[in-house]
Amino acid sequence: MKKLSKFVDTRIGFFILLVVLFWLKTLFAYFTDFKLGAEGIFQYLILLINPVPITALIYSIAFYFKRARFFYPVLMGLDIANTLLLYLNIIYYREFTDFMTIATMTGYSKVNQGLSGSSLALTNVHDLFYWLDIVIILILMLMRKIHFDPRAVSSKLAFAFTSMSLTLFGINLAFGEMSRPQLLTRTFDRTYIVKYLGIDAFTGYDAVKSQHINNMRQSATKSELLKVKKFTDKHYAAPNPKMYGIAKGRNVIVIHLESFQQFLIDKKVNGQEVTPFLNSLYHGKDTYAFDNFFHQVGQGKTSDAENMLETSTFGLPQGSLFATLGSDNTFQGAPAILNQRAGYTSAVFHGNVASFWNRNNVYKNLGYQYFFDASYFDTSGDKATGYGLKDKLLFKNSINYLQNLQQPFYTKFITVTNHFPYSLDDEDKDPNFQTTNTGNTTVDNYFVTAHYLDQSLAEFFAYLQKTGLDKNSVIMIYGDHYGISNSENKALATALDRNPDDWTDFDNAQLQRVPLMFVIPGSGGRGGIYHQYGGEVDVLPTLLHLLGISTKRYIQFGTDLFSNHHSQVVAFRNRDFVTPHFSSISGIIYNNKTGKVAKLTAKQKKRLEKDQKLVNTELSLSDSLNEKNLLRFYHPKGFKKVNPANYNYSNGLKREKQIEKKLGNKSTSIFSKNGNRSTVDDYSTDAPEQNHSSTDSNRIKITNPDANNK
Ligand code: GP9
Ligand code: MN
Repeated sequence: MKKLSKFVDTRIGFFILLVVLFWLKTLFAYFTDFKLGAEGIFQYLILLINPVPITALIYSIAFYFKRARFFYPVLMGLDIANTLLLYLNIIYYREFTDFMTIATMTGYSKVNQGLSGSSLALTNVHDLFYWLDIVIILILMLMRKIHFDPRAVSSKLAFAFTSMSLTLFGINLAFGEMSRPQLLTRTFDRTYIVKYLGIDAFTGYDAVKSQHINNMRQSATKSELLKVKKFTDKHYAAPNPKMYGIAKGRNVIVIHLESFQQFLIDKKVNGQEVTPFLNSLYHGKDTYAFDNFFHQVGQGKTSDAENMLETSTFGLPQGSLFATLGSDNTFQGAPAILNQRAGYTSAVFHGNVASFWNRNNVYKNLGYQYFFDASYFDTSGDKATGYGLKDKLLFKNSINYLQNLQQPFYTKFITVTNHFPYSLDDEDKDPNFQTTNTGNTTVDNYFVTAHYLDQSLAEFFAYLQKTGLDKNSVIMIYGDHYGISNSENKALATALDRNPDDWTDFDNAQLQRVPLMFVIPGSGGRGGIYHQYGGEVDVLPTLLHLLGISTKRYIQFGTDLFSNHHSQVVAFRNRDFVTPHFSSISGIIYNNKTGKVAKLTAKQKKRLEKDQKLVNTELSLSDSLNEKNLLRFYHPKGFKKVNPANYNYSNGLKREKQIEKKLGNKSTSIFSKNGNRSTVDDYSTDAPEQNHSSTDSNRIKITNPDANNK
């Protein structure tokens, strides 16, 4: 004891004491207040060590203060500030299941996400633990039980501490990158950065990033907006009168098929269809489907797809637009347009945690009125896989919330089960479905989860038909991006009856096709499979035109797929592109018919150069629009800027019911229209987990996405 107190009486001893205490407090927070979802020894190891280097680095600043009357206050000040940061994050996390960004702290972001009075009610008895050490140390100092050491630490030693902490931090970062490649460039969930690098590093990283964004945004001017507008005005394609308004006034039900590629459609393995239900829709007389429709996502994967579909602007060249800019970006997207132009109520149903891809903030800026995330569903036991609630349960358990929404509604269901690594519990596997035997488990499992997703859709559609909801809805179905990455396409080749040795970059590009279908039941049986080339940015104008809503006034990079003036040059995020005749991949032009490098005529060459220029222009203008937040300067007719402070995603059902009550017999919800009777019993599912009253811990791991899922 004596030895210890002697040690603490030295400056280095006191420094080490504070570092160790802060380390313990952080670990306590990691394991009680936060859910960081560490998995496996390696991740736990990183979690255990990550508070040390950065804390030591920060606290080592005190060593540069030679006089005791500066050293001690500076060190204690740093410790108190650091504890405060940790503690504010804890309280914030209890309310938002997320970490505080610089924007939320400084209130720069208009998102009403700062700590409110109610957050202070979120304090907990064990919170004392976070402050107790500081109180005790201060008392001991006052009682002169801890003595100030007059001997300053030499500058050399101080520097040694700083550089050693920095080196350790570098090792920490390298471990993080090993476990989660592109940790800092992709930034899909703040939780990941905290898990690997700790809160201080996350805050520092966020500060640098937001500074960069702020600079860019502050210097932006209206003339830059005009440049973008000039382009989109010229690029605009007028609607096809034959299609315009054919779904006017209908509900919109968007179904996001996770990682679902077009090759699954009509695909048979071992003589059985992988997705018999989707195939029947695809060929249905009321379905308008596309077979040359490509995803255009970058590193933001799902969130990039969502951004393109909701706003008709591209994702960013790096990282996810949702995660990096989404918290305070100005959007003029589908939920707000539909609400303001045609009185639509909007909602998202998704069985993962709300913070993933920063959805909890972005959806408010998009104007989504409801967000039914994992917290609205029972995800315990075997009801969820890695990314959340299993699809059959998502659809089934959403009805309880869907039926109280006012119609017309714009709703989006984001599925998750068909996500890498495509693992599915045996109880969910169809015993009659025999998958491939390629020797590559990703490929073999992919067909199994796609088959499961197909079954879940069949169940959902049965409900739509039973309740008659299908007749006044347009159901838009799309695949967000590839499921099998390029590195595994050779293994897939055999399943596609292709020779893996002949597989080329051209083939990889062709596999980026994903489904897009508009199912409009009872619309006259004029559906069909359309062959025009298009991509995810084209969806919003197409959908709006089907609903009879003009788009000329908006800044949108895509064009209506049904329009006679639709542009068929499909840009990928890396500036590659495909057209109906050629594919430009890494600067090499392939002939789509032969799959071989094209021999071009001078005219074709010129045409393709023009196409490339178009691709470059639209991508860079879209980037400038979003990075500089230029839409804040743009006020299209009848569009009221979305104020995120007006949105709050708690108590969704209660809010729906209040509106129903207020509207009385004017209420248009499914529930009201059904004579105030629930339609939940109209839904039937064969999901085995339904009635499992499992007490297992939550299986959503918000972690460990794939290593190959680049
Ligand atoms: C998670 C889900 C998956 O909520 O949307 O996102 P992804 O990994 O496909 O980008
Ligand atoms: Mn996805």
